[in-house]
Amino acid sequence: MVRSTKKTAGMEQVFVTACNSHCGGRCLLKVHVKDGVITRVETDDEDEPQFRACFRGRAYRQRVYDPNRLKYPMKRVGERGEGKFERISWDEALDKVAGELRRVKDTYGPASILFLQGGADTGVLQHRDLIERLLGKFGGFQGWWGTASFEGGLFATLASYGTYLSGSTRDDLLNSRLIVMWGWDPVVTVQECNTSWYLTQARERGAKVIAVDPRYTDSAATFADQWIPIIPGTDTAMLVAMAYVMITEELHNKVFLDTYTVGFERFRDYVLGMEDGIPKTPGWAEGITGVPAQTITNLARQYATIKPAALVAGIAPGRTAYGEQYHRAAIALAAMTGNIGVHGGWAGMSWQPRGYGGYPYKVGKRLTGEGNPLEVGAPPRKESFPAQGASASSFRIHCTKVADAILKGKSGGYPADYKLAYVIGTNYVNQYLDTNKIAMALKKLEFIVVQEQVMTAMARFADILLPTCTIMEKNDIAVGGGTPMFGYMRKVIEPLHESRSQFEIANKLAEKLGIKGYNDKTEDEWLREFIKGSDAPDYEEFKRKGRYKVKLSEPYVSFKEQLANVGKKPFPTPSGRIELYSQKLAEMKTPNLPPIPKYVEAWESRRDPLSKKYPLQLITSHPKRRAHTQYETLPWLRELVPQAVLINTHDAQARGIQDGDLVRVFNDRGEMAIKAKVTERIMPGVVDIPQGAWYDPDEKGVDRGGCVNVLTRDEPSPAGSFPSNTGLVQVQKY
Ligand SMILES: Nc1nc2c(c(=O)[nH]1)N[C@H]1C(S)=C(S)[C@@H](COP(=O)(O)OP(=O)(O)OC[C@H]3O[C@@H](n4cnc5c(=O)[nH]c(N)nc54)[C@H](O)[C@@H]3O)O[C@H]1N2
Ligand SMILES: Nc1nc2c(c(=O)[nH]1)N[C@H]1C(S)=C(S)[C@@H](COP(=O)(O)OP(=O)(O)OC[C@H]3O[C@@H](n4cnc5c(=O)[nH]c(N)nc54)[C@H](O)[C@@H]3O)O[C@H]1N2
Ligand SMILES: [Mo]
Repeated sequence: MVRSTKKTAGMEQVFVTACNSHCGGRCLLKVHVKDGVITRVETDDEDEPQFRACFRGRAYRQRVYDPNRLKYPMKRVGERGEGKFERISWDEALDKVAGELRRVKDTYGPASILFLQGGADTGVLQHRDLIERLLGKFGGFQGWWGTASFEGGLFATLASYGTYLSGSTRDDLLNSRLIVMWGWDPVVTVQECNTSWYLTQARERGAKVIAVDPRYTDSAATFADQWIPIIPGTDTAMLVAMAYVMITEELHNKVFLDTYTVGFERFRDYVLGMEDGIPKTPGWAEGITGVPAQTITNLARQYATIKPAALVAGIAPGRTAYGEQYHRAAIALAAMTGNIGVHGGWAGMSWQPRGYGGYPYKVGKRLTGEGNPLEVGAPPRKESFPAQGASASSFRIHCTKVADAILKGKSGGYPADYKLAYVIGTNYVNQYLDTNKIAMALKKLEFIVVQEQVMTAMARFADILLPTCTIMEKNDIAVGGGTPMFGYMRKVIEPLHESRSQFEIANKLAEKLGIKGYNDKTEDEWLREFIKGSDAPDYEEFKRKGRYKVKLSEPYVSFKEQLANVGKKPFPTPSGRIELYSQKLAEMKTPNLPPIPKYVEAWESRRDPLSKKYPLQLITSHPKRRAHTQYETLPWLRELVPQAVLINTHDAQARGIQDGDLVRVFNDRGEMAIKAKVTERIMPGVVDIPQGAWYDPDEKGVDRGGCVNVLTRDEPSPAGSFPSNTGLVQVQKY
């Protein structure tokens, strides 16, 4: 804790902390504080590997002092969603929340309580789990399953490897001779601190880099030797055709396949057309993907012969209808080329779930939930694997289905009729599919409490607003993941206005609800305990330095042990091998969820009859100037990257659209008014609206804020992929 005392008055002090934003990077911030006010934010300029923050992190001061910050608890006075509030005290706010939780539980049962949660800027202590723990001990709640980020990737990883941990630390990219950035733009999305730094060095060491993406991304511009534009949602077809080339040219690694996999023959039969009479040739794929057959052939040859090679399967192509097939196919190719369990290879997704313990260094105990009593005894969902744990529970609803569940309740087959939502760390209405439908559904609830930092689109729907503070105003710890480290997130200033930390809010609310055994430790005791059980040596020293870099003897690569101990260390699948054919998937008998990876044509694809009315495919990339909806209001960042719809020059000309024009983007679900960015950096037939701009409908319901989810459809893929990159729209000049 840092207070301006007589001794420090007028002096500038510099504190090291960790940015822990919803991009995934845990970069270092040096925060200058004078008289209790942040004056400047710098980043790492010390020993390599540095943990350099991007411009978002370095603009954090504007976020702390954002005029949109929630200053004190408030209650709604206008219509729900209108955004009219009145100041109340913390006591009144928490009494109201506790009272409503009790009323709804007693009147309708605990299942009527929806728990809507997101990643936000959380650390090991100050996070959503605190409220999950509270609601669990209170009697239960309705939770969801399906991570918006990469549910299809998780599913494919579990089906193929039997574990969801298939990642490598970022430094292992230095061992790759070829890096395929497949729907991956880490210059913008970071995900793990230092990704760009390792890619830079990999280039310097001579690695070839190829980007497969409908957009010519910043990463492609910076690193790639070749850009291969591809029609969104068709990646599986291209991967399958690459398998065709490898098989017919005998480039695949038969020893690897024989030793470590099952089901290759089944996949081969499909690829060669033995199963359905359609050989999946590069020519076949060209018709689907828009990628010339020769380009597909060349990439297949390179991926099969340049060793080792990392096909980094970005998670955005997985956020499509049937996106799980893309991840399954990418894993099949990694196996066919023997790039699993070896340095410089890559086994799966671009981003591994941080799930503490996912990398080979120890982390300590956290204050977390202890389960939801309402899930006890509920059988697992049919389309799930045991390793998914609680999120496999059939009691849960899919994250895209909350609005539908509120509107239909039990009569729609959902577990309950929903009455109350506790919203923490998510801008749900803005970030989940079909925003207009969500906004309509939220109006039906009896009570909504939102715990937030700023007046977001979601906050406007609250009945009670609980203001929570930023990372600068509380203590916490960040865990690195693919760049192994621990960062102390130091409280550098007192909480602004009447905002409180998540930890404080949860403790107070537990007290109001009379929950016994909620928590018996202070903030510092929890953080100390966490470090005690981890690889970081000493808490006091860690706190002082602000950062501990975990030194691994070599870059970490998943499944190295399986390769080194042939037959003795099985993969944790039913067969003990990598399952290119999964018996478990076969037994699920779910339509469009085949036991081998297969190309399944998406709904709202280019070939859908709906494309006559809405001829452009919409993708929704992750924004450079924001982490989702966060940082949106910061003047510096707004100036840097205006929110716009990216449209190809050819498509713009055909519509009489010039760069900077205000255009209408619409489909049957919604409409927005947004500026056009006319560019060759997106392929024809595709438009991109970066997700996360704030929902701001006018009186006609036309969104003026650029919130792309007014256009997306709330239908999950069979394995739970969040299909935010599948959808058709039209663009017109006003
Ligand atoms: N169309 C489309 N939609 C998408 C995506 C897409 O690609 N396309 N991506 C999806 C993905 S991958 C994700 S992960 C989701 C993200 O969706 P969200 O998790 O809803 O996104 P954020 O904007 O990060 O929302 C976090 C909110 O928490 C607040 N916050 C920050 N710190 C704290 C804190 O300490 N406590 C509390 N209580 N609140 C805090 C922030 O102000 C912010 O409003 O969006 C999904 N939505
Ligand atoms: N700056 C910033 N960084 C972030 C976030 C953020 O909001 N802002 N969010 C964080 C979170 S929670 C997540 S989950 C990750 C998301 O990380 P990603 O999913 O990797 O990010 P995206 O920008 O959605 O997509 C990456 C690339 O995929 C391309 N793409 C889209 N659809 C397709 C397709 O069908 N096929 C192919 N081949 N390419 C396609 C896009 O053009 C884009 O260049 O990023 C994290 N990092
Ligand atoms: Mo995400």
